[in-house]
Amino acid sequence: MNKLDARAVKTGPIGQFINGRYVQAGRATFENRHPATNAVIGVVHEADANVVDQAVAAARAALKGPWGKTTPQERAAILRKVAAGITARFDEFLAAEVMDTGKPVTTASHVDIPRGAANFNFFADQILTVAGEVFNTPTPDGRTAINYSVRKPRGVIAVVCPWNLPLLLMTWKVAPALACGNTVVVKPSEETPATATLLGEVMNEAGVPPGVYNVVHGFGPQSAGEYLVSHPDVDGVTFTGETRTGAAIMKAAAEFVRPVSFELGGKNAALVFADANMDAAIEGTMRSVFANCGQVCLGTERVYVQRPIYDEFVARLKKGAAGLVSGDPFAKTTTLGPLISAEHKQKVLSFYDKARSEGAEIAYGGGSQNLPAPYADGHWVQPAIWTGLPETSTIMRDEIFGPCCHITPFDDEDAVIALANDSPYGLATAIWTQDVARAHRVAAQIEVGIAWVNSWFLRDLRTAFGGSKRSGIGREGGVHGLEFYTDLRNVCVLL
Ligand code: NAD
Ligand code: 6OD
Repeated sequence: MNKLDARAVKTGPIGQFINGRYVQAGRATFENRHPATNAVIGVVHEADANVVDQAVAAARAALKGPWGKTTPQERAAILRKVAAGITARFDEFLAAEVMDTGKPVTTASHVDIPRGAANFNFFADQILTVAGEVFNTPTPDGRTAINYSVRKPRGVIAVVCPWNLPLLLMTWKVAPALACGNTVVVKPSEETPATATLLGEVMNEAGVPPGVYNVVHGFGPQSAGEYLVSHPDVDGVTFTGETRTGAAIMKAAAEFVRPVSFELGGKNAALVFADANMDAAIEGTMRSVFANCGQVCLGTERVYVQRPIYDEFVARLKKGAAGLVSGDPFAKTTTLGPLISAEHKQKVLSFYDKARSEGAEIAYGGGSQNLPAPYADGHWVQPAIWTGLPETSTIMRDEIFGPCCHITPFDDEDAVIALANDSPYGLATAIWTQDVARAHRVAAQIEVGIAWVNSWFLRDLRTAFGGSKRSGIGREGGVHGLEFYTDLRNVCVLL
């Protein structure tokens, strides 16, 4: 039996996870396909409004049960068991993630699954260090009042997730939510239902009480996603996905005045100065453009290179792109996976067509990619590197979310800062320079939530993570997520 058959046999129909149990409930089933082959690997039950209601009710009830009485120390201990449970079942999570996404096993084993476990360990530690504020307040009659803060769980949190880093991005929200004492209803992407479902078993094994972690499957509009974010008994919505989906969710959340925390799209720039370490800049830009087949929100789609090194940079990035290897996601030699779906492939290829019609010079690739069986029907595209387009072109304005970038030469620092900032998005940037003063000066002026200097996707989970402009609302990570995951109250005691 090959790996694909083994996976198909093991999963069976994927159901909802409600109140600590798997429930084959919902409106109908939809197919789950492996992006590398387009083969059906299972079916998934789509939650209807009634099923979403059950999940939210379970989450609401769990707030009043033993979970509501846990101390941060007890929750931290449970979260560490969840992390250990993911690590103990590493290979199962790995196979599930690779089958759902088609991403190379080397990526999933170094990034997705370890970070899934690390998120729980990190927030287990973090919740134990949360401090409050205290003020001594003199009163007009000569006495003193003490004001101090109390943080309470916000309640039932809806966690709506994308498909590009399914376990990583879902646990990045679920771990702080649970650490703060909330309960969650997770809506994974319809493209990647498996790891969120598998995590239910780990939650049970770790002693997470029933109803604390729930999962409902389905699509966005008029399906599980919309039913969840519109549900009146949800107290907050944390979402990662496209900016326009964020706008729809914000409208739904507005109805009952619920807070939102959004990590949205990007059109990120890399700035490569002539004094950069060329080897490091090429290595970092190869990752920021092509990792996960370009399906990383923090990825670079606009590369600006200072003129003295422009030709060399383009030539070396082309050479790097030509060295990417597509094929069996489970092979350690594969470095470029497929796109997530036929629909997304169509979208990316339409941008490839647009680049041609807008007059781009094609430095490398830029077409579909045909692989032999069993990958012939997978969602493969070539990498693409373009030059020569104006800043006003669609390719320079819109998020593509594929393995592609445009490279533009620049002459001076102020001009490239203006170019980088000329975007409605403001998620991340990568600055490549060996001039320390320039690094700080430029980083401070780029309008993004995250600026990397001589690195990319180097994460410290204590730092604020999120997007500026249309790339997000709020910050998570470290103490910053406390603003969303807790309700901050003040107690005033007149002595
Ligand atoms: P998407 O917005 O299409 O879908 C995300 C999730 O929202 C899915 O679970 C989907 O079913 C659900 N959804 C869709 N419409 C909905 C609605 N009306 N109500 C409720 N739920 C709804 O995004 P995607 O295609 O899965 O992911 C790719 C996008 O995510 C890219 O734009 C990328 O930049 C962004 N992203 C951002 C970050 C970040 O940290 N800023 C991280 C990862 C991905
Ligand atoms: O590293 C993280 O915490 C994070 N949220 C990464 C997002 C990647 C986007 O595709």
